[in-house]
Amino acid sequence: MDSAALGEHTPQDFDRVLSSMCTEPHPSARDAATTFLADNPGDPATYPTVAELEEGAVAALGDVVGLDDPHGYVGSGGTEANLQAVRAARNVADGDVNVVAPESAHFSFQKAADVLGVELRLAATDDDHRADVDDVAALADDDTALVVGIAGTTEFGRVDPISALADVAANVDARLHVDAAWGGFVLPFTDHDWDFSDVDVDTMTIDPHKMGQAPIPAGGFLARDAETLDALAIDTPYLESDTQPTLGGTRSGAGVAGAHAALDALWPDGYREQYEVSQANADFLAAELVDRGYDVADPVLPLVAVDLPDAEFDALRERDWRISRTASGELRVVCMPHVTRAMLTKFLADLDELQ
Ligand code: 0PR
Repeated sequence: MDSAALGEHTPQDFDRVLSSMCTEPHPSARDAATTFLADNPGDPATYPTVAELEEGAVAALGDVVGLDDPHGYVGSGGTEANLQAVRAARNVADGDVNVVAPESAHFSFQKAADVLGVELRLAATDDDHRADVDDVAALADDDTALVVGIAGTTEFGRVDPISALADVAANVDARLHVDAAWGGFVLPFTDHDWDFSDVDVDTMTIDPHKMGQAPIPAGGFLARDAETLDALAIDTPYLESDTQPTLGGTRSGAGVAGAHAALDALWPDGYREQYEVSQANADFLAAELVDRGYDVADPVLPLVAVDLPDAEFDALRERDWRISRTASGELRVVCMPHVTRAMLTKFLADLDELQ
């Protein structure tokens, strides 16, 4: 780094980052991002190469989520993709509509509801932090435009019963959106029913800039049908392209090229290996914490939530561990690619020293 303007500022070291959903990008994704910093996928007629890379990235994301002919784009992240899913459902439906999501849904749905003027109904979760299907069904009605299921929840890494939620959606003639922003790059290697080939899903969020090991910003919005993007399209009279379904106008060429390169390098074997390592790390950490007498939510995916007293949490933060809590207070350790067994062993040693 030779930029004097940065002074002493260096990027965050990942060796104590335990609760983030960001990670170090794959080296070829980093290179690709740097190369395409000034290309704008929002103007494909002027920047055709990055537009081609975006098509490739969307096709590759389709492979990850079991969709042969995916429609979508690489956006700024999960928040944008969730907002676009709500927007598409609202635009396809008539009149005042509502969205039903479990209370475990990421807060981006609150933003979407606020921006779009749509009512958000939050359903209860069960004892295992998964959407309570009966409560979702009780909240859904003729005005429900969208039912949301989460495949890999932010706080507990849980996978909602997506098939049952699809039935609820079908009963009220609503669309189904699956938020796999974080889980999308690990779920292909599990037995869960969550993707377009398993269930009648209409739209999905899957973020290359989380488990996909792409640089920020690289989010994924995918739809089964072209009509979804049509419902989002706005005329762009003075561009060579006619319409734009994206929320952003000028968009990140770095994100698009980075996502393309990460998928090219890692799908499927690299992601499978990473899933196996991350899941083994989560299982290791959970077992070590159980041995020490802590109450641990079983890591269904590579995310460990543990009930840790506030004093211990604060002391670990003072030792520079970058950790955060769930809304109900559990420490959450997200076993991202940069989280190694050695890091977890150091973390446990620090925890033991507090006793
Ligand atoms: N959907 C799910 C399931 C998510 O977990 C998140 C973000 C989003 C949507 C929104 O994605 P964007 O943040 O890309 O718009 N979950 C993380 C969280 O809120 C985001 C995060 C990432 C927070 C890194 C902190 C951090 O260091 O925990």
